[in-house]
Amino acid sequence: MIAMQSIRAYIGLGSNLGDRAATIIQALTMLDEIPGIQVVQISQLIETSPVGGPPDQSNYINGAAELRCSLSAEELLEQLLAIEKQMGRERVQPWGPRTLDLDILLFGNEIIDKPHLKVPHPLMQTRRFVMIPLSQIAPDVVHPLLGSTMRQIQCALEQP
Ligand code: A4P
Ligand code: MG
Repeated sequence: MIAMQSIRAYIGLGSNLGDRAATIIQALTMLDEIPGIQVVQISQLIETSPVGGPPDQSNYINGAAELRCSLSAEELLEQLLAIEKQMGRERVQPWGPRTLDLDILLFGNEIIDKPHLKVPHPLMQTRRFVMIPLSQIAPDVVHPLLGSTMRQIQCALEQP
C-alpha cells in the first residue's frame, strides 16, 4: 500500500448569523465527508464578542478543529471557501457579520505568504476567540514562526 502523506492542520470556525452552532457543526460534517480530509478533534464552541467590523454586529460562536489532511493547503482553502459559499455566506463587508467563516490557522509547519493565503493565520496570536478553542485541542503544538506553544500564546493573551 502506498502511504499518502498526511498533514495535521488546524482551522478556526466562526458564525454570527442564523443558527450559529448548527452551521458550524454542519460545516464540520461536510468537511469530514471530503476525500482527503478527516476531522479528528473539535474544541468546545464558545460565544464571543465581535472583534472589529461594524459596531452593531452580534456575538459570534467560535471554535477550532484539528484535521488530518492529504490535500495541499491551497486545496484545503478551496474546500473551505466552497463550504462557506454553500452555507450561504455573502461577503458584504470585511470583518462584517457572516453565517460562516473558516480560516486555516496552521497547516503542519508550513509557512505560506501569498496574497490569497497566509499561514499561520497572521492574526491568530492576537485573538482570544481563536486561541481559547485552539489551545484546548492543541496546547503543545508550536507556532512555526513564533516558536511558542498554543498554550503559551493563549496564556500571554490573558495577561492584563
Ligand atoms: N485568506 C488568506 N489567508 C487565509 C487563511 N489562512 N485562511 C484569504 C482562510 N482564508 C485566508 O477572507 C478573505 C480571504 O482571505 C479569503 O478569500 C482567502 O483567500 P474572508 O473570510 O472573505 O474575509 P474576512 O473574514 O472578512 O476577513 P478576514 O481577514 O478573513 O477576517 P478574519 O480574520 O476571518 O476575521 N470576532 C469574533 N468574536 N469572532 C470571529 O470569528 N471574525 C472576524 C473576521 C472579525 N471579528 C470576529 C471574528
Ligand atoms: Mg476568513
